[in-house]
Amino acid sequence: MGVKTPVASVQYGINKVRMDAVYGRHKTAGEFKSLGGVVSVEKHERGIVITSENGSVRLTVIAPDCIQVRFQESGTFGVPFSYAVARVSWPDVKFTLGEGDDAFTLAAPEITCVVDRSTSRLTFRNAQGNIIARDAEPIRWREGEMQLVRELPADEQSYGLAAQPVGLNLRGKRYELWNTDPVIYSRDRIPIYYTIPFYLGVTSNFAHGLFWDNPSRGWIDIGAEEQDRLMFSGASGELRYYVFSGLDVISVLNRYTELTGRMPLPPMWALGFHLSRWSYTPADKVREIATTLRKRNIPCDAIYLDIDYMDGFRCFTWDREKFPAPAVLLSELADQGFKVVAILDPGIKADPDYKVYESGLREDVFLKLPNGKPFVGPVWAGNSVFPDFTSPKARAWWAAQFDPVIKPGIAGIWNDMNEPTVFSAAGGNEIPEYVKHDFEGQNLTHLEAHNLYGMLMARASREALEKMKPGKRPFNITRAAHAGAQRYASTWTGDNQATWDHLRLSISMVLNSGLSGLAFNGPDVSGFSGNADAELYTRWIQLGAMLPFFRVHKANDTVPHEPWVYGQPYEDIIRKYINLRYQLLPYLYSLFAQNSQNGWPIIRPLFMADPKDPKLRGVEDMFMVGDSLLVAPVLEKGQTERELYLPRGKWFDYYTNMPIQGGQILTVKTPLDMMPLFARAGQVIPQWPVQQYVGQTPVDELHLKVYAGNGEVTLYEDAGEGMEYQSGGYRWLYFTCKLLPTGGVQLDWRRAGKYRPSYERVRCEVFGIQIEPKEVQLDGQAAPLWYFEKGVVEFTANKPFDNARIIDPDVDDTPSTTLMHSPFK
Ligand code: MIG
Repeated sequence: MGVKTPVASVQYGINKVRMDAVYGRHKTAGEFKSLGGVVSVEKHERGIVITSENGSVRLTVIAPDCIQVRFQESGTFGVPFSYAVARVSWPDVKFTLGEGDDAFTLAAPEITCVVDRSTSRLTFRNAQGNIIARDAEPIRWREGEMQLVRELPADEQSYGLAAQPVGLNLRGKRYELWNTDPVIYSRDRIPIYYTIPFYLGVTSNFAHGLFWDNPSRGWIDIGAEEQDRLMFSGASGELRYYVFSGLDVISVLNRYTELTGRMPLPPMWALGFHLSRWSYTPADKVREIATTLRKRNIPCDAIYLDIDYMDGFRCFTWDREKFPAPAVLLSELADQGFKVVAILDPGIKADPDYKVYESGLREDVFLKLPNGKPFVGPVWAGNSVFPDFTSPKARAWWAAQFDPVIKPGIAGIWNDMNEPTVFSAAGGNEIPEYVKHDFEGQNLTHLEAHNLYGMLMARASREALEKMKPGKRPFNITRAAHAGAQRYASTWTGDNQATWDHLRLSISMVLNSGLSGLAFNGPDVSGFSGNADAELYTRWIQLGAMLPFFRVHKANDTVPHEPWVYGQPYEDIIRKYINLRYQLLPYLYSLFAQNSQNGWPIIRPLFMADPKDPKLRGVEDMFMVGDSLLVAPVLEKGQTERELYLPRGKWFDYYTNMPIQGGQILTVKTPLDMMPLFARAGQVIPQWPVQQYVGQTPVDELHLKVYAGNGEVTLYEDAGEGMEYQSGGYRWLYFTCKLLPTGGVQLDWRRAGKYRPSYERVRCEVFGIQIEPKEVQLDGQAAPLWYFEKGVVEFTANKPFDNARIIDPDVDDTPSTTLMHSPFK
C-alpha cells in the first residue's frame, strides 16, 4: 500500500510509550457499585428523578414513544450536552405516574418505564404491553467505567451500530466503541472506522431502539460474554441513553433520527455512478478517464481525486507539477458533465514553510498534549498536527482554508483518515486519550472526543462547503463517524477487499448502516484492496448499482479497474447495470427524500418486507430497495443459478414483467448478465431515460412501471440541485393502485407541491393484466391510444393524470386480434 513514513512512525511509536508513561493511560479500578433500593421519587416537568441508595436516575419523557434515562452518582443533573443530539426541545407529552408496593411507573402514551423499588432496575414496555427492554442488573459503575446490563431475550435479533463487517444480525459479539482504521478490514474485524451506539432490537412482533448517548471509549456486548445479556460500557461522562418503542423498525428509526438528525437532501448527481482510484494523477490521466467514460457511453457523474493531487500530502494545496492548472482541468471536466470530489485528511504537515500549518499555530487550533505543546503524529505528509474539531474556532479555521480546493471547481469533499489515524510502528495507530480537547469550552480529553473527531471534521467541511458554494447542496463524505453524522456527510464502508466474501459483506454493512441513521452508504465497488477479476467486478457493479452510494474505488497497488478494462462481454453488462441505475434515479431519489424527511433507510433488510415471516429474519443475501424493489444479487463465483425465498404476496420479475407468487422458494437463472430483481405488486416504479450524467438533457418523459395489485407509493421530485426545495420548490406524488372487483386496475395519482418537472408526457406500463382489457380510461375519458401485449397494457398521457382505469372485458367479449387500439380508428 505504499510506504507509510516509516521513520516517523517508528519514532512516534517510541514517543508514544514515553508519553503514555508520563500522562498515564485510562484505567478502570475498584469494585462495581450499583444503585441499590429506591429511597425516594420526585416528579419533574417531564418525568421523575429516582433517588436510590447509591445514586440517582432521571427519567424524562422525550416523545410519546421515547424515554431518556440519565444516571448520576452525585444526584445532580446538569443540562446534558451531546454532539450526537440534534433536537433538544420537544413538544409536551402527557404522562402519568404510578406507585405500587414493588414499583414506580412512568407511563407515556407509547412507552412505560417501571422502576423496581428494591433494586432500581428498569423495565420498559411498549403500548401493547410487551416488555421491550429490561435491566438484568441495576446500573453499575466503578472508577473509569459505567455499565448498563440488559436482558437479551432469545428471540431478539440485533441490528444497528453502523456498518460492522460481521453480517446482518450482530448477536454474539462485543463491539468496541473506538473509531479505528483497520488499514484493510476483514470479516469480523472490530472495531472499525465508526461508532454509532444505536442498538435496534427486533422480534416478530415489535421493534425497539436504544441509543447510548455517550461518545467516550466503551463497548457494546451483544450476547458475547453472556448469551442473554446486552451490555453497554462507557469510560467517561454521563451514563445516558434513550429507549425508543416503535411498533416497527420504520417508526423507531423515524424517532431516532428526529433525535439525532437526518440527512439533508444531497444533490441528485451524488446518486449517480462515481469513479475513483488512489490516485488518478496527473491531470492528463483524469482527462483520459473522463473522455473514455463519455466515449464509451458509460454514465458517470463524479471522479475523485485521492491524496496525490496535493503537494506532498499538504491539505489545501495542489501538486503543481502533476496538476499545473487545476481550474482549467476542472472546467473541462465540468463541460463534460463531471463533478470532481477531492480528498482531505485532518493531519496538517508540521512544516514551518507551509502556510496552513503556520496559520493554525498562530490561531491556536491544533490538539495539544497536557503540557501545552501541540500533539505531533505522523501520517501521509510525515509529522503532522491535528485541528481540534471540537472547538468552534478550529472548525471555522478549517473552513477558512478551503479556498484553494473549492475555487478551481471542486464539487465535493472526501474526509479520510479522520478516526483519526496516525501511523505508529508500535501499534495503536491513534492519538492517545490524554490529548486535550476544547469540547465547546468544556475542556475534555481525547477519551471523550476521539469517537467524535471524524464527525466533527465532516461538520467543519460541510460548513465550509455551505459557505463557499452558496445555493448548492454540499456533497461531503466521511470515513469515520459517530451518531448524528448523517446531518453532515455520507459514508462509505472503508478499505474492503476484492473478494467474493466482501461482495457479500457489503450488503449487511450498508443495511445496518441504514438501520443506524446513516443511510447514504456504499462499499468500494470491486474491493479497495486487491484485484478483482472480470466476473467479480461485474457482479459487484450489479450489486453496487442498487446501493445508496455507488462508487468504484481502488487502492494504489491495484491494476486498472475502470468499467471498460475487461473487454466484452463484461463492458456491455457493466454498462447495462449502470444504465439501470440512471433509469431508476427518480425512484432512488424519492427514497433519499424520504430518508431526509423520516429517517427511513434507503435499502432495507428483507424482513421489513414482511415482519411476521420468520423465514426472512436471517436473510442477508437479498434486500429491498425501498418498498417496491427486491434485489437478489449473485454472490458466488461461477453461479449460474440461485435459489431464493420470495416474501409472501405477489411479485413481478423486473426483466420479463411476469407475475410470480411469493411465499415460496424459487430457482432463477443467473448468467453473468443477470442480477435478479423483483417488483412488488401494487407498486409504481418511476424511470427516466438513461443519461450520461444527471442533468445532461431535460427529462421529457416520465416512465411509470405499474405492477397490478393493491398498494400505495409516494414519490418525490425537485430540481435535484440548489436550495429552492427548501422554499416550496418540490412536489410529492402519491399513487394508489387498486385491483378492481371486476379484475381491472385503477391507478390514482395525486400531486402536491409547487415544483414543475421538465417532462409533461407520462408513459405507463401496467403489468399483470391477464386478459386484453375492454378500455383504458384516463381521467374518465377513453385513452387516445393504448396497447396490450403479453400481459402488459401500455399507454402514454400527454400530461400527468389523476386517474387511470384499465377496464376488463365482459366475459363474453371476443378477444381482439390487433395489438393497437384507438378510439379514432
Ligand atoms: O492510508 O488516501 O480509506 O479510500 O484511497 C490510506 C488513500 C489512506 C484510506 C482510504 C482510501 C484512500 C486512501 N486512504
